[in-house]
Amino acid sequence: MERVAFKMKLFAGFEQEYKKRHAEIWPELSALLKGAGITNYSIFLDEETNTLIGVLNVADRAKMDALPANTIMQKWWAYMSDIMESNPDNSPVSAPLKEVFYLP
Ligand code: RM4
Repeated sequence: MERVAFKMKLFAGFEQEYKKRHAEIWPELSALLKGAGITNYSIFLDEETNTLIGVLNVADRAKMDALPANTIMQKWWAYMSDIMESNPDNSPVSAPLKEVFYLP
């Protein structure tokens, strides 16, 4: 199992909307992420910079890396693209974070 962390950027003023959309996450998207071996997925918000920090466990890196090609994932990204920094293909602008400490 691999632990993965990454950052994304929320547009200012959209915290409540971001929380609401994730509270109502599409069941098919949860199933897709779980099916890709993702567990313990949290997203934290740094309110000072509107940086979103995603932290998750992944059982199979190849399955997770295949998610961008999935239609449900693409639809979700299109749905989210009005409230977060996104690339031209609607995927969130995302940068990996390096683990520097872990206490199991
Ligand atoms: C985020 C972003 C991520 C996705 C989560 C569920 O807003 O779109 O890529 O993994 O939602």
